[in-house]
Amino acid sequence: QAFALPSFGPVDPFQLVKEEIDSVSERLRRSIFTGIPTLRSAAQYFFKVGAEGKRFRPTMLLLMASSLSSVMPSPDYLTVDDRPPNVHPEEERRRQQRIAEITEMIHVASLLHDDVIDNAEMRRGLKALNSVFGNKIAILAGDFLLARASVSLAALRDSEVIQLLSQVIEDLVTGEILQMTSTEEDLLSLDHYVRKTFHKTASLMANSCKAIAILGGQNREVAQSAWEYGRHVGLAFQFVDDVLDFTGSTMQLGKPALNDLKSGLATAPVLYAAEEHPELHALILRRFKCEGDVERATELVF
Ligand code: GRG
Repeated sequence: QAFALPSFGPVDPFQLVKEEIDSVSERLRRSIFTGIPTLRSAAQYFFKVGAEGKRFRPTMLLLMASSLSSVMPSPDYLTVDDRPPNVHPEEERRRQQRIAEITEMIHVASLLHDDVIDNAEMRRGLKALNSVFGNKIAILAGDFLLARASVSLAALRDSEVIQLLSQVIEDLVTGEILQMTSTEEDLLSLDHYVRKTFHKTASLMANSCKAIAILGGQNREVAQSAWEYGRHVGLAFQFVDDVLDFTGSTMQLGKPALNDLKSGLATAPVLYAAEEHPELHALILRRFKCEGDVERATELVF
């Protein structure tokens, strides 16, 4: 890895499914193969060993699959009451691995497009794809990943799961538009922030968690709880990401620290500080936007 993974003490959830994640990564590399050389190099740029990022979403999804599976006994409230009778556990797990792969493909596609929009120079500790291949190839590589994700999704032949993951793509676009078109008033609003964050970050986690539960044969209630779980993890993930923008290093983040602050985004620490002290918000914005005084802005937030 180009940058450090967080430490979880004696039980590291990433290690619990490490082998399976390695095979997901290997399948991902193969499933985006194309005979068109430029497209192949671009599409595979962030799937190469060492450029894979944290693989947070596939890890979370496979851990959820394990917790719901019949292999690992579940508490009574998770017992399966409408599992299709003829689905073999190994086949069930294989289909859940496909969801982990599709989710990562959609995620990487959104990173590629996001970096074009933001004119980013770094991602995952490497040069951003757009700064190596140019914007046009970066956009097309993202489109290609979405196309391959759609083919894998269709192969699962489950219309509800297809709908869930397709909704994510719409939500990602909506989140980006909400961010781009934020007014000064929106930038002051925690509600607007949570709405945008649901679309940009949490929808992918919520809908893919629900897909894992559905493909694990779980009932409606459990599938809906899985959705809620993913939504909360997604919101929490973004809050931590926002704090790391202030406190993390380039090594940890894979991109320069204070990136969000400098690009004028209202992030969770800024909004919570402003909630306590409304007079601070405008001050913080002015400090880093107009005066570029990042250190003073950071001091005000914390
Ligand atoms: C092409 C599907 C598609 C969408 C276009 C550009 C756009 C609309 C949406 C942007 C969505 C986006 C980039 C949200 C940020 C999500 C986020 C917190 C990313 C960082 O995730 P990590 O830290 O990254 O898990 P790694 O590199 O570890 O995978």
